[in-house]
Formats: sequence, structure tokens, C-alpha cells
Amino acid sequence: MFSTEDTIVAVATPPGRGGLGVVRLSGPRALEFATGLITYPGPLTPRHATFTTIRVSTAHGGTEISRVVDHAVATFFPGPASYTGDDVVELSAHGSPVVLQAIVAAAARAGARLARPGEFTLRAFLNGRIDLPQAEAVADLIDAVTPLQAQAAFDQLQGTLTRAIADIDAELFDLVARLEASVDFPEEGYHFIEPGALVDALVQVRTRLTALVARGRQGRVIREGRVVALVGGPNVGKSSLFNALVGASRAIVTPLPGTTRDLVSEAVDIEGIRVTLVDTAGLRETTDAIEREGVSRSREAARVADLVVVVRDGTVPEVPAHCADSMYEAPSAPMLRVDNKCDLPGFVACAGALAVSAIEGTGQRELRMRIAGELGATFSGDCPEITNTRHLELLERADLSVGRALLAVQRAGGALSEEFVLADLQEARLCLEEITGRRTSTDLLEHIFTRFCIGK
Ligand SMILES: Nc1nc2c(ncn2[C@@H]2O[C@H](COP(=O)(O)OP(=O)(O)O)[C@@H](O)[C@H]2O)c(=O)[nH]1
Ligand SMILES: [Mg+2]
Repeated sequence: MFSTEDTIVAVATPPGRGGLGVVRLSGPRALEFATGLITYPGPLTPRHATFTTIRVSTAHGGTEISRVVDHAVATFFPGPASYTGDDVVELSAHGSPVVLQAIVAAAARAGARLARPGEFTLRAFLNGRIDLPQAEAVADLIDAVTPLQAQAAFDQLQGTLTRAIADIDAELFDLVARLEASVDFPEEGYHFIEPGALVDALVQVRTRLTALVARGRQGRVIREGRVVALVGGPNVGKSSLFNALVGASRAIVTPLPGTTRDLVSEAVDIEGIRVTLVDTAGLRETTDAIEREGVSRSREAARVADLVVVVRDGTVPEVPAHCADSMYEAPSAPMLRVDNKCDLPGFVACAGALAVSAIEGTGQRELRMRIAGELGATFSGDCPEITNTRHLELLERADLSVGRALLAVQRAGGALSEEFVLADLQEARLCLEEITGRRTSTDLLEHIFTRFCIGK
């Protein structure tokens, strides 16, 4: 995975047909291989788009046949100021899979190696162009489904997390240096940092870490998305509400109870959070085998959801047997009660329930906000710097270590043993280094970069 000596090639645009398709080459021989693929005679000017034609040669029964296959724009990005840090050439041709594959095959025949998933970005990381969170942000940006996900990923790519970590690490570094000096020069009673000042400094670091962790817990919701299940009795309007939230007529709506028999799910953007919304079969006793299976799937959906929206028909007096929550084992996820059909006469909302009309749209904005609120993520202003579980877990560990150090100093008073505090602070620094990738393992890189698509 780590050979960075050779030149790699891949189609950088998504599979399938499109107006344009880009083949990317990176490595010491990128320019040489690309020059062999184009008819443009002169040297390529760095960072200039050069219009040319692509010529590839194929073997036909022992003879090489060279053919011009497409028009293209060739751009040469000399290293180290390129995406990967190596020499990079991008050939932008028409988005024909046949042409693009022919270009890749010709480059491979010339000696380029087919790039593995994420290998361009891996090189950027190994060449020090970006740190690990920035590389991870590239994958997140590409995978983003909601604008907020994209924004959070782009912020991270711009280095917001990198800077937040660097600031904390700088403070820790300063403390570690002073504590080490105290250990190395144990002159009678002399501390390179007084216990009082040490407590203040640790409290400050801890506060920053804790705040970042808290924001990361919210941020994780942005990145990973959440599952929300709509459950309730038959005919209360679950499918209608589902369609209203999805903004399309996805689930079948009829006046007949028992219409929805399988789970219908759709990814929607609710206040910036990627929500997988699941419409379920109405919970009721039934003899119909298909519907019974649907009801059992509904219970399962409610069990695994991050939030259960319990829908009730507000025009029907609440009958305990029809009360949705009595129909499935109490889910561990939070519940949001919604009373539907508030447009009809005779509607009475239960205490604590939100009145909505799936048909007329009443209360739906409020419903979206409450869903986002229940999911623990309401964002006003900036995106959290942290959205990734890997970063969050390491940060939590760093936070705990600093917390331990702080406790040790506070307990010891004047009789402080610097070694103990040092060990905890060094542990915290190691966690931060693992986030940024200054300290990393092959397994971790493997894990991170195989999630990329080829050509990225
Ligand atoms: N007046 C009114 N009718 C609704 C509303 N929501 C759903 N319905 C009607 O109630 C019936 C059942 O709706 P449906 O979405 O299939 O309910 P489900 O069985 O819970 O999925 C349909 O005839 C809908 O048109 C609403 O907000 N107001
Ligand atoms: Mg339905």
C-alpha cells in the first residue's frame, strides 16, 4: 500500500457516462506517460490547460496499432505543489467509460500502476500535503449527502480541526517541557511551574478539550446521520407524514388500514442532518401473514431507530389498545409524539404531542426542528470542528488523561510528583498525534483509505 516510488493512474470521475471524464496520473513518470498519450508536441506548461488529442496504441496480433481516440485537455501540476505532492497530470476527455478505460490501459502498458482506492489522497498525506483529518475530510466531502455534511467536511479540509488540535497540543507541549525540566533538575524545592499555575493551565486545557468533545458529539450526528422511524396505529397518517417529510410521494397512502406492509425508507435532510426516515406498517393485531410480518418489521425498526416518532390520529379518542407504545416493547430511543390530522374537525391533541397535518403541512417545520433537537443536534452558526468517531474517541481519551493529571495535581497540593502528571499529559499528546496522523499505524491508514473510491 505504501509504495510511493511508482506512478499511479486511475479514472478520477465517477463510473458511468458524463460530459467529461478525467484520468489522473501521479508519480515521478506522470509527465512522461501523459506526454506519450497525447499528440501535443511541446512540453506541457505547468498548470495550464492544453487542448490536445489522445492517442492510444493497442496490440493487434503482434502489431501495435496507434489510434487517436478523443479530444482532451491536459494539465500538468508539477510536484510538490500538486494535489498529491508528486508530479500530477490530469487528462480531461469526454466522459465515455470506453475512452477513459482505453487511456488508463494505455498508461498501464507504458508502465503506470492502477491506483488503489484513496491512493492519490494517501500520497498527499504521506508527502505531508495534508494531515490525516484533512484526508478523511476529502472522503467525507465526497460522501456528503446534506449541505451541512459537506460544510463540516470542507471546514475540516480547510484545517479547522487541525488548528484546534494544534492549539491544545501547543499548551500541552509547554506544560510537558516545564514538567520535564522539573524532573531533570530536581534542585531542592524548585518547580519550573508552580502547582497553582499548573492547575490553572490544566483547567484551561481541559476546558478546551471538553468543549471540543461536546461539539464532537453533536458533530458526529452530522456525519453519520440518524435513523428515525415513524410508528403508530393503522391509518393515522404515517405514510402521509413520511411523504410530506421526504417531499415526494414515496409511500402508498390509502384510506384503507393496513396499506403499508413493508418498511419504506428514504434519506432526507432534516435541518442539515442526514436522516434515514423509515415508514412502517401500522401496529395492530392482524391475521394477514404479510401484514403481520410488516408489523414485526415495524417493531424491529422502532428498536434500532435513534428516534421514534409516534403518530396518532388526533380525531380518534385515545384508546389504550391502539396506543402505539403499548404495541412494541419500549424502545430505548427517545420518542416524539405527533398527533396528526389537525386540519379535521374534532381534532384534540394529547398533552405533550405536537399537532400536525400531513395533508396541509401544518406543524411540519416545527416537527423537523423537534426531530433535529431530539437527535441532539441543532446548529446555529458554525459547524462543529469534529464529526468523526475516530477523532472523537481519541479526543475523549485525551480529555480523560488531562482530567486525571488535574486531579493528581489538585490532590497532591505542594507535594506534587511531576512524573505522574507527565505520564498523563504525554498520553494525552499521543492521542492528539494519532488524530492528526503524526503517529499512525499501517492498519489505521489501510482502514481509512480503503473507504475512498478509486481515483480519489
Ligand atoms: N384530513 C387529513 N387526512 C389525512 C392526514 N394524514 C393522512 N390522512 C388520511 O388518512 C388516511 C391514511 O393515511 P396513511 O398515510 O395511509 O396512514 P398510515 O396507515 O398511517 O400510513 C388517508 O386517507 C390519508 O389521506 C391529515 O393530516 N389530514
Ligand atoms: Mg402507511
